[in-house]
Amino acid sequence: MSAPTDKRPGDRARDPAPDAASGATPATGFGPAGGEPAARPYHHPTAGWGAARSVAKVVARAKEPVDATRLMVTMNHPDRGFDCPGCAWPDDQHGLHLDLCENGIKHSTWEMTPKRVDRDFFAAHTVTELSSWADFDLEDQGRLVGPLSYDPDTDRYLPISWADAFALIGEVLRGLGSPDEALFYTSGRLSNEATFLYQLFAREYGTNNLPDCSNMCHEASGRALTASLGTGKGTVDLNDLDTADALFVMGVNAASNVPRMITTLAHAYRRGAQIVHVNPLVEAAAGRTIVPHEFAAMATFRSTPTGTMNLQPRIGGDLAFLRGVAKAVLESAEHEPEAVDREFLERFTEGFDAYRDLCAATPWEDLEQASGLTRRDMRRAARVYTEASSTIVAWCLGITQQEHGVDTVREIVNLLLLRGNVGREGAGPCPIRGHSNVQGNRTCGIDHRPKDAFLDRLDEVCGITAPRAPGLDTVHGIQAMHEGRATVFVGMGGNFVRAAPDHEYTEAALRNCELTVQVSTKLNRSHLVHGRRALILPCLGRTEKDVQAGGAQSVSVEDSMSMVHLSRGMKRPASPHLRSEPAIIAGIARATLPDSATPWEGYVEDYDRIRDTMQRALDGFEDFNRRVRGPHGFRLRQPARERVFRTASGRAEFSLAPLPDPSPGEGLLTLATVRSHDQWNTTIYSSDDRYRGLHNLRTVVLLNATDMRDRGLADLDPVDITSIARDGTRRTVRGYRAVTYDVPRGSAVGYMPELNSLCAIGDFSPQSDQPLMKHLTVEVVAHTP
Ligand SMILES: Nc1nc2c(c(=O)[nH]1)N[C@H]1C(S)=C(S)[C@@H](COP(=O)(O)OP(=O)(O)OC[C@H]3O[C@@H](n4cnc5c(=O)[nH]c(N)nc54)[C@H](O)[C@@H]3O)O[C@H]1N2
Ligand SMILES: Nc1nc2c(c(=O)[nH]1)N[C@H]1C(S)=C(S)[C@@H](COP(=O)(O)OP(=O)(O)OC[C@H]3O[C@@H](n4cnc5c(=O)[nH]c(N)nc54)[C@H](O)[C@@H]3O)O[C@H]1N2
Ligand SMILES: [Mo]
Repeated sequence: MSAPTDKRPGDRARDPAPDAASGATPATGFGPAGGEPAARPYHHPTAGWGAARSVAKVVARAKEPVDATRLMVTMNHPDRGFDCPGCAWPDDQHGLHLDLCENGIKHSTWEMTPKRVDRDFFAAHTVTELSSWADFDLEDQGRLVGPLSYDPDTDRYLPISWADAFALIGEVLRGLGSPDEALFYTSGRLSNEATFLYQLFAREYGTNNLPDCSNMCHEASGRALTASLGTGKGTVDLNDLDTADALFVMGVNAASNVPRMITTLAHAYRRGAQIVHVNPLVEAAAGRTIVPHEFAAMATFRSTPTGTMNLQPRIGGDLAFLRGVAKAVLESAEHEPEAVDREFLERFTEGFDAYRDLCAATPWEDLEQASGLTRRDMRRAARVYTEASSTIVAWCLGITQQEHGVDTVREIVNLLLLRGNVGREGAGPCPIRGHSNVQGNRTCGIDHRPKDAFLDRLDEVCGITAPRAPGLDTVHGIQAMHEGRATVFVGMGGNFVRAAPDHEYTEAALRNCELTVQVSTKLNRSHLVHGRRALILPCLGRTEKDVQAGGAQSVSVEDSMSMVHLSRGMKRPASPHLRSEPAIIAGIARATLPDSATPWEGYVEDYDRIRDTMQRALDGFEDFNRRVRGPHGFRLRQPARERVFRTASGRAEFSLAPLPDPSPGEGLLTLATVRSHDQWNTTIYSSDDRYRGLHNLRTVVLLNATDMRDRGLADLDPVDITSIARDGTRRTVRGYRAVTYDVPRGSAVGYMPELNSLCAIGDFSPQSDQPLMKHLTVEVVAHTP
């Protein structure tokens, strides 16, 4: 089957690779083309027929309505079917088999397309030509069907056998001066089993260079929770969310990015819980939303409220907001002693007195200035908090992709500790993880800073000698490639050149490599921005049957709430030449480490054998093969949930962060990059953002009415956006459209990944090493042609 080469998507006017240096970014957008841009902000059309229509469109595009319908009944099913490859929100445990969402369906059918990008396609298009296509058009060609190798003479990808591909990787890796010259990236969809093999291979080979998407996502949460509570994860489960009196929902666009959380919020509202949304934007979930599985409601447009209070801090203002709430709670405690949980504070925490003094010493004026909220707002939130007998604080990227992300997550914990809201029913911290298995990746060893205890055990169980020196994360890995210190990049999933900051710098870094290897399901820009030698290795997707010598295999994943369960694909693979991720890792390992003591082939024959090793090497995986086959799998032990705090002091530790001043400076704005409703990270399904009222418009910046007026801008006026990096360098995108939106003054919002070109490689948080994707300092001016 040949790709529709007559379609010539490259013909349409577009420029998918914004050239920040020359400022050549056009206003045409990166998604599918068509129609005039339109904006009807302040308008939250609730998910109703809109959602149904949107799903229908994607399912129709996939041309597999039967499979898509079957998919809906098997996805997230407790004892058969595959785990939704979308977000990491847990499955409903009460037999709600149809707890699925518009975006999960879109995401799964995206993988099930009947289109194929085969050898004829690559024969017809050079890499240079493909580089001029939009990201949407690249992925829209369909599934990759066989391994490919870049041929510099013809500037084309040519078919290569699996054996030759593995041999090439082995030869290059064995020839490096040091294993630390190679980077092994993971995007958060890799199964636990593949993850375990991947990190085992990297460490047996000799490096901890395991950058992952977490380095751009929830690294701050992991570090903060470890410092405060001695665990890198949240402590709550769905039962807690069903019993909490108050929920604080911070820095997340739940209706688009964690749609099944809406089910939880609607239940909470109906039983009378308070739901406080803290977000510079009033997102759809802060109002009324359709509960994903309530099809009857969808048909009758019956929406459910999912919020009781809205607070709009300035971008980066959350730490000050949280401290203001804590200050108000502590003020109340002076005349209402029960406002804080004295017994808990004395028995389980460290540093309370110093924290109380810090709050008392911080003037309200400073808190108002830094948060962008009034003291009245902060007192109102404190009232909700003190009146609730149990409280959960949930958060996502609005909190973590900030310079002070770690301090802010620790401040969330400080606030929870004041009322003993950790380690009891209905209470605790709840980071909302992104990719479906990003939490499992860390649990199973993807960590560039592994603990010695983890490595000691890995060495003993697997008979290797893992290196002890810390490895490189995403930002430092890119810098190493740029400077020639790293020369091999292996991407296990993901679309690294688009997801990473500073497109121009990152692209130069990858082009500087000796070898780039991308293990992928679909064509994407990371295949076109490659090293001197380059391979594309196509793999099975989560929806597909994985049959090995030992029969049909299942893999496991861990959700946001530490539940580990099996996932089994049921679709015929997109091509007989695809290999599973464990098989690809084993192939690379065998070619690189001919004398390896690891039974790579045995592991691939039967994934139970990988799990048998994992249960000996990893904490909490005892009896893995049996327990994972239970109806909902099993929950990993969470010591902090039992009030066991594995910190230096053995107690939950208060932090004493200085109050940051997040104001951008005179005439400047703080820009946060976010996702639209119709995208999955670097995959754009359409140029619409339904809940935010934007249509056919991705090259957009949302501004406060006063900021628009100050710049003499009217809606949809073209503007140029220039970021000012810490080192003074400037990056510009041109011809974007400004749209008036309900955001605080001084705050601006636009879309990732287009705007990643504005995020300088050096602008990362010193606390988490995360790029400041929600905290760019920018200047927005009327466009000059
Ligand atoms: N459909 C869909 N689902 C997804 C994804 C997807 O791309 N598409 N991506 C997945 C991944 S990997 C992740 S990590 C998650 C991401 O899920 P989200 O965290 O919802 O991702 P963003 O779209 O980046 O939105 C961040 C939110 O933070 C708010 N925000 C920005 N700055 C601040 C701030 O300073 N303070 C506060 N309080 N809020 C702020 C923005 O207004 C926005 O609502 O979603 C996952 N689920
Ligand atoms: N400016 C800005 N940048 C950001 C963010 C932001 O908010 N703002 N968010 C960051 C965050 S939170 C994250 S998590 C990263 C995401 O970064 P990545 O995880 O690197 O990017 P994705 O877009 O999720 O990856 C999509 C690609 O994965 C491949 N793929 C899909 N399914 C499979 C599979 O089953 N196996 C394999 N091997 N490959 C598969 C497909 O080829 C597809 O093109 O982006 C980060 N970048
Ligand atoms: Mo993420």
